[in-house]
Amino acid sequence: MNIHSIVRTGLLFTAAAAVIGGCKPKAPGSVDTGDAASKVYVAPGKHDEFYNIVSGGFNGQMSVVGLPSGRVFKILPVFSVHPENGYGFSEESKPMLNTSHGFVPWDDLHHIALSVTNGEHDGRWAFGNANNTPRVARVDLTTFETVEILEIPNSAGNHSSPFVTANTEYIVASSRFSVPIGDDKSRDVPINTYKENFKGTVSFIRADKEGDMHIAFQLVTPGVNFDLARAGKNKSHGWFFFSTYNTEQAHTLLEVNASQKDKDFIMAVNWKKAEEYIKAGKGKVVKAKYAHNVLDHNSGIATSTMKDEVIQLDIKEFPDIAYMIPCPKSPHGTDVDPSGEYIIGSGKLAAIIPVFSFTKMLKAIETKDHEGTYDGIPVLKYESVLKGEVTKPGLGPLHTEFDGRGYAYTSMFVSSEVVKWDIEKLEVVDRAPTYYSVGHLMVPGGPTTKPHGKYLVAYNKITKDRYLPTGPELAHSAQLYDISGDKIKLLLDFPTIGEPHYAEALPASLIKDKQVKFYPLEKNSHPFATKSPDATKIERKGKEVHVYMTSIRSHFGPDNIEGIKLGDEVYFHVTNLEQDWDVPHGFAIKGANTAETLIMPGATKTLKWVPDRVGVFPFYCTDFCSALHQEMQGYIRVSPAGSNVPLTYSLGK
Ligand code: RUQ
Ligand code: CUA
Repeated sequence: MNIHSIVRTGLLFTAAAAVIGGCKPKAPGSVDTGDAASKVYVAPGKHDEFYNIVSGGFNGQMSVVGLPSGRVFKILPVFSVHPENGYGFSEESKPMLNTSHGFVPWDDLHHIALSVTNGEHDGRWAFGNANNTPRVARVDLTTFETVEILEIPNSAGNHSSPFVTANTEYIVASSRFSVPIGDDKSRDVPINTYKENFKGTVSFIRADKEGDMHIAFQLVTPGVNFDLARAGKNKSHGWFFFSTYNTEQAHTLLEVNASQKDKDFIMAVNWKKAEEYIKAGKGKVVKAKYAHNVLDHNSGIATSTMKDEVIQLDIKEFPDIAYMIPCPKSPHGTDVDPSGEYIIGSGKLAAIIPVFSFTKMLKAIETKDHEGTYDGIPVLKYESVLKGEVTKPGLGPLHTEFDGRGYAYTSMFVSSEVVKWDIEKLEVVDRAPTYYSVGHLMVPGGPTTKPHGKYLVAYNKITKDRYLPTGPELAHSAQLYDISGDKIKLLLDFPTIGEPHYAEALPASLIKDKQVKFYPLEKNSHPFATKSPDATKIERKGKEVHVYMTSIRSHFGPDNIEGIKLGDEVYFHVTNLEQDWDVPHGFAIKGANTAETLIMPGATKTLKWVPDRVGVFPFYCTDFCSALHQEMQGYIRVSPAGSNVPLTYSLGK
């Protein structure tokens, strides 16, 4: 059986175990439970040590999880609408999901990148990628809100994204699927002209200022699939490394056709050089339509602006920007160790892990130690760049993280295990089974220059028998390991929200005291804000009715409204007057073709309602806010079109 069919059968772990015998995990539950339980126990009222920001995969969200407890604190909507708090439903938040394709209410979020300064977590932002309709989002870690989304033009399948440079100068996003780019004419080509017409792109997004993500430049590359990437750090700061597959340039049955070559490439990019060319005016300005969406902190209103051009550099025309490093068998992850010297390729069909040396790479570039070119890009000699190979690591290496103590941890999808190895000696020193088929893994601070070490979380692709079964659709699963000692120890299983891909964790102490508790009313600049109970009013503008409403424990003002007519569009602009932590009010009305809206203290949110029949309709608060929460309600009367019921509103009459 060749390795390719092992990978396929590997999808069912039991089949793979039969093939590779020795790698079969021990029976589930083989944990020293007493010790493990105390290590993950966070006593009631006590706090976790780490915030873990976890991608939600096909649910399009991030989740916020405490470590070591595995407790979920929040589902943080990013690329998918979230009826629970009205994200994507309130008038204020809809523009956040605008794209050049219009309103897109869903996406597939795979990777988290936390902002860094000097290569270390700085606790400012979390970034995430939309895989399907290419976008990158920024989340503010003081409000845990999505505050900015930038669409990526000329990209398809924004998988190799987002990855940050050591001072968050750039967020980098490259396209998984190459596609024809350019104007209508150059895009309308037969699929079987892939080799001539399809291109990859790598976008360098300036991301160091909130509200100002923009594509500084876009590299046009040969038509390959970009899978993942990492920025250089310390000595390799200024470089970026991208794993590629389908360098065969197949356009059909990639399962077979993109696995032909013995080696694909890690593409090394000298982004400081690219920056110089851009500064020197060498970039080409091309037309491109893409959205940039920003949330204003004081008004709470998102705005969407359509951009119309992007600056490109074709890497073929600039011979000192990019180099190809041969890497065995369709590499998935490419990871850079904390020193910045070693670049680890994870050929998902390979039986070894190649470790490349940055110093040797520079030397090979300098001495033109090439083995040829690929589509005009120099290909360096494998042996000249290689530090060495980790032999017999297991099967199906995908991703590598670091503990800052000289060890690397690689996830092995096919043999379902995490493998610990010595970065200098390239020797496997320990391994631990995962249940089952681990994809990403995460060490807090693992991709930074100063990993926080201590724990490792495996994000598994198959859950099978780990939890009480829930029909055909099962929760995905994460597993927490203690890596503080010589041996990797399994501590805890916990189910996840959506399908987790990458996650990053940072020490709670970095951000917990910076949390915004409420929005100061005096700073609320929403044009429909109502800042005191006596300022409530209703304005009719033709068929549009604007209700300036307030909410405070435990009533809405006004709570009786008459004079609405069929054919009207009613906008409830609800300001939460509370100035205290943890007192949101919700607003919902019968028959609304939208979600509720949940309003944080000091904020204003708008729910649009188009009544479809005559009658009296109740509205109410959805969040249990006080002992009299059940009393927090009101009525609105809808009369036939053309009726002469005057527009009136009241509270307490
Ligand atoms: S991926 S299981 Cu979408 Cu990051 Cu590697
Ligand atoms: Cu306000 Cu319940």
